Amino acid sequence: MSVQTLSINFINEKNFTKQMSDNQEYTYKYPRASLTVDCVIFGISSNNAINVLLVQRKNPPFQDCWAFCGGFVDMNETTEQSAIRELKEETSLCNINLTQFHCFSSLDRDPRGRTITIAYYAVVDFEKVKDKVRADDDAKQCQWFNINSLPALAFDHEQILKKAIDVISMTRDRITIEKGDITKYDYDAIVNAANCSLLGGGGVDGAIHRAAGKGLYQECLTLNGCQTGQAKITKGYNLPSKYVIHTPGPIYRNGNNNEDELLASCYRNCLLLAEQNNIKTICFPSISTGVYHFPLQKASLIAIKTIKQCLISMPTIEKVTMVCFDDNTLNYYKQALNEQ
Ligand code: AR6
Repeated sequence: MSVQTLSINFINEKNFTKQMSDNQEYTYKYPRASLTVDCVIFGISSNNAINVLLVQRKNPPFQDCWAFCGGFVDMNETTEQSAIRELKEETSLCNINLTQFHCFSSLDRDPRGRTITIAYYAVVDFEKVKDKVRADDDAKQCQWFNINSLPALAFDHEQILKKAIDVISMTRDRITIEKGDITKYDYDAIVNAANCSLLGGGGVDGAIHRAAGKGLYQECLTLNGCQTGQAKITKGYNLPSKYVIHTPGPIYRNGNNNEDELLASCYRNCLLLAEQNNIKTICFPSISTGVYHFPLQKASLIAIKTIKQCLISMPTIEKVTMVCFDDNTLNYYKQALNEQ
């Protein structure tokens, strides 16, 4: 079907009224949405920290708020060209490989009126670009923020960020939540919710040591323990998994003792060790939510958020599974996977 026929069908079908002016231009009486682009730029540091590039808006709406760099698409450019132009104008970054990942079209997403945005992302080497950014055009400032200390974002940019993380980390393919006994998993590595002595205990720690046998205990004796939030790796011995990664989670007191960050660092450090040891499949128990009394809902949100963020910069890790021992735990982690 020719392009011409297609467009005529479309016009008839929608019952659009068409007027042809003298200079052969079509005009429609129906209002149309505006189109914008947004650029989510992740800068990955050599220590795997994730930084996000934001601009402070010079003009209303959301004046002085932080947002992704972006703007209206001009009539003479594609959305790709527009994204490249906006990135250059507002942050001075060029030669960045942008990938289109989603279209955001909530009716109320922009107080100026109906505006649809096409979002792009890029993952760049932070050390190479960190000093190259400079605000210009309608950006008051332009700055890198660690992903864990972002300011409030303008428009629906929180949602755009979440979607970008999901798309880049390929959450749907790489993170699963299952009910089961972690000692039965024949993944490359299982994680042990250990204590700082690394010499065994109750809960999942006890189950792992029992299933792995004496060899594990003997190797653990050589490790000199491990600090809360850190991680150490051993072989799996009689377990189906090749490795065990041991991490002591925080004991939850009142939430004012850095418990959240320590729990996040457990997941981060286990995944870093996994990556360094060429581990492709890894499963976690629900760290700290047993004997250490970390509130389950909060722990599940921290775990999923941290895993998703880590996967952005760890393409070699193919599969991460949260192995939940009971239905209650399972439900919280499933909910967290949907929400985070
Ligand atoms: N597979 C998967 N999950 C399990 C298993 C299993 N086989 N067994 C228990 N769980 P906890 P924590 C779940 O208490 O809170 C130890 O004594 C359990 O239902 O094992 O980090 C250590 O030596 C819960 O959901 O770990 C430390 O001293 C989750 O695993 C201390 O406990 C974690 O519960 C660590 O406490």
